[in-house]
Amino acid sequence: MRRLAPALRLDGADAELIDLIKSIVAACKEISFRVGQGELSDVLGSTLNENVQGETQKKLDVISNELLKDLILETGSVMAISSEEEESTVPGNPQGKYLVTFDPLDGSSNTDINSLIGTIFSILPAPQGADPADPSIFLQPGTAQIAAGYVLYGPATLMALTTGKGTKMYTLDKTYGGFLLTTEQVSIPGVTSEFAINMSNQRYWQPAMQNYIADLLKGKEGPRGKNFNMRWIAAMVGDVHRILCRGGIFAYPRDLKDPKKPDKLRLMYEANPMSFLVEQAGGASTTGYERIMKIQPVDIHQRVPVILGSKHEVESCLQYHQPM
Ligand code: AFP
Repeated sequence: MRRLAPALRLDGADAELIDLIKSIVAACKEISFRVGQGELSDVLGSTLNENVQGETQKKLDVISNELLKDLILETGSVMAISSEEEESTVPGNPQGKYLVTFDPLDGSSNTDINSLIGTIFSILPAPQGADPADPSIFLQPGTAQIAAGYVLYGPATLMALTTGKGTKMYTLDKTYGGFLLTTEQVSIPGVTSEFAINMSNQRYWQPAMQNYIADLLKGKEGPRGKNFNMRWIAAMVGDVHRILCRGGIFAYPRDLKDPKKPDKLRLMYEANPMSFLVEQAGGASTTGYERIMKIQPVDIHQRVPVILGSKHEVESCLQYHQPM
């Protein structure tokens, strides 16, 4: 068994940042415990409520949101939080140095089938002197992120974390009760033959993605000259984790299934933190037309198209998005 370090290793991070990340970790350990109890802890199933995204909230969505919110605000170093599950941002300490955005439970449709789910978070600088109740303080591009990570509740509970100096992976040691550093530097292979996309939306995609996937599916006999394999977990956290472990490309492109909602993934809670982790592990992340982390957000609940993963494969996909 590899035990590289007994605790979080955050090169160059100051004490307040370390404390904040420890609070997020504490909430995630509690979520991990409850997820692990399954049916026994009365956390499965739905509530009668819809969240701001118009989705029915699962009990675990609500429990995870409350745990994260309480523990993060208790630190005193956070000016405000923004959660995928809350309509408005929640103010904290006006003197706080940080803003935190999070998706408390990504992949909630997997909760009731005992499949992969996770928590995704991002830490931004708080503009000093700003009004903590003003949601526009969150409208910063992904390049401003100080740290980002996810905790994956799978057969093992794992955390991927970046503070801008590479991406590290930690595993929760349930006997000791803490996360141990298990991968010092995650490195995504540049080349892959594995893709992740919800193929049931194929007929609604724009031509660029239609053509790209059509060429992957032609395999050895097609223009790519090799066979591709497909995986879809229905939880971005699971798909991105696989990519951090062995490479691949993940896409949730724009589609015309519901013209009122052409993009599915949220910039602040999913796309930006995952892009930061992937780029820090040597991968790439784009909408097809621009680097995700360069997008200037206009709304805290904004959605964007996402294409990320192995660098050379993302570049191949980008060629299909070039103007003719
Ligand atoms: P939920 O957290 O609301 O279940 O959504 C998960 C997600 O935003 C993302 O994690 C998945 O990649 C994607 O949705 C799955 O969407 P499909 O419904 O198209 O499989």
